Amino acid sequence: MPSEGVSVPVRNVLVFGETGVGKSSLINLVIGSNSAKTSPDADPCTNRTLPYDVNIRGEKFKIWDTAGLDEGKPSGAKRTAAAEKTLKRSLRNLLKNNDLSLLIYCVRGSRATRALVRHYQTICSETCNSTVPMVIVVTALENSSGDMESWWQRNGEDLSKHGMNFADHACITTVGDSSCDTGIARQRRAQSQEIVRDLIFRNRLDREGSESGHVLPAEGRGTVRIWIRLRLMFQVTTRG
Ligand SMILES: Nc1nc2c(ncn2[C@@H]2O[C@H](COP(=O)(O)OP(=O)(O)OP(=O)(O)O)[C@@H](O)[C@H]2O)c(=O)[nH]1
Ligand SMILES: [Mg+2]
Repeated sequence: MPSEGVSVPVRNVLVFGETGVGKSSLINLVIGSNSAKTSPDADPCTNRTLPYDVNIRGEKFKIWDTAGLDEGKPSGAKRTAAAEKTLKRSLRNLLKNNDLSLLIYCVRGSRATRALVRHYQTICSETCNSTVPMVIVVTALENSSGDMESWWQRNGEDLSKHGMNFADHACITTVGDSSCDTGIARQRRAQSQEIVRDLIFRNRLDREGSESGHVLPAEGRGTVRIWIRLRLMFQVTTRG
């Protein structure tokens, strides 16, 4: 426990992904309330970058909700460009101040890989000079056969083949808290809350040098940057 007068660091976590995949629902799950606005409509719900405070295992986190990226529909091109611009601006601000601890790529279990790659690359192009880890959270697995984690066994390798590599992953559902939900959905939701909180805690970039999370020694950072650049170059050359 920090002594009185010592400021406790707040770790920023930015959630990004396509419109409607469940980013705001994911944040509500993590913070344990319905503070972030969600919507079942096809139209985008969140259109600004907004912070939500949460304590995980005694540490303070600020989880940033962001405007959804597009699904590649030409009709929404203008809105898409605005959402991407807003997201990039928020990301740059956090990176500029060395203030970002974790990136969460939120995807829906059923979505196509092509859009996933595009959004992944959008963010990688902004973060290639940084050491911030990126993890993936897969939502809407409340009815998946087997346990939720089996989604990763079926699809994790495919993501990697498409050039998307993550420091860690979580397979979850954010639904299951209404009275008409089945016991299994409620159980999976409760399990999901623990899974995501653990994921955030385990993968937070720790600039203070505490025991857990991704602690990067000063001399290691250059190597990581070079590795990320090489990874990006490889992706760009294999895209066409
Ligand atoms: N079945 C199911 N539905 C979900 C899940 N997570 C979110 N949803 C639903 O998907 C819809 C969109 O969820 P949001 O959390 O608003 O999605 P978002 O990514 O924040 O959307 P934008 O703000 O528009 O980008 C809502 O109706 C949610 O209830 C999930 O795990 N399972
Ligand atoms: Mg939202």
